[in-house]
Amino acid sequence: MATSKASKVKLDPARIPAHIAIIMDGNGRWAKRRFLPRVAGHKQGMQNVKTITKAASRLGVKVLTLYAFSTENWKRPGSEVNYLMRLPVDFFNDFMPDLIKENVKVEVMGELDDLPPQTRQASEKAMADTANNTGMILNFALNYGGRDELVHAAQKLAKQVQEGELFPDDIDDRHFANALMTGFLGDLADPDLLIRTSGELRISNFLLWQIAYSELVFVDDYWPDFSPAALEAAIAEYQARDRRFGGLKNKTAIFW
Ligand code: V0D
Repeated sequence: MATSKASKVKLDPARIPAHIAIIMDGNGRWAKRRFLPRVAGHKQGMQNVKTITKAASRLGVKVLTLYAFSTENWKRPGSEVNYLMRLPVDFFNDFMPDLIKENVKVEVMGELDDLPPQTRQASEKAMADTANNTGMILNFALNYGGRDELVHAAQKLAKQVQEGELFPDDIDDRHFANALMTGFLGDLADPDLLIRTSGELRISNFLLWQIAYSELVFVDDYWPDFSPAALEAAIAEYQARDRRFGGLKNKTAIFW
């Protein structure tokens, strides 16, 4: 069901999703609707990252993973890619004091080696300057692709086998999860809730392994319009669902 309710909703503070992942779609359409260039949408989208980061942190979310740039986004016009690559620099320049104040820890996952040096340096500085923060983890997926992540995990495990550190039959769920880029998140690696904005009903090569049991919520708002109230509505939708992880949580309640 698509939710874009901005009305006040009641949340159960004991059941706030620990890990929320968001596909921040619709920045270009937001701009087009206002007769603005696409990059104006990206700029507004970055402002909204700040708003939603604060809102999520205050609600008690432990990990917020944001899809900032996919391995497929290089196909966009060069001028747009160049603009996007400056956003981590801008983000760092005007949001770092707030992140420190909010005790938010920044992480960036993806193929960072293929990024322009300034983009990679800004990402690394954001991580370094917030490394001692103990609050919410703000995890950017940057030059990230779900299949690319799986391929790299397979290579990593194959190398461990080749080095004699691991037997093929020992490769299990836990080893695989650990070899992924989200391995550092440990028990929090799998999102409880995945939100996609802008009305598209696809995963688009975002987290693949990790969303096996995630609740999916699709909202019609373009990312720059996705408000803290809309975030709360998405969490309310999550809380209204019955998560079973393939089993039956309340077995005794079913008779036939
Ligand atoms: C544009 C909407 C923050 C989606 C949000 C390089 C697309 C704004 C960052 C960021 C982007 C990344 C790493 C970091 C600090 C900030 C960002 C990109 C795009 C792609 F350490 N917003 N943002 N990165 N957009």
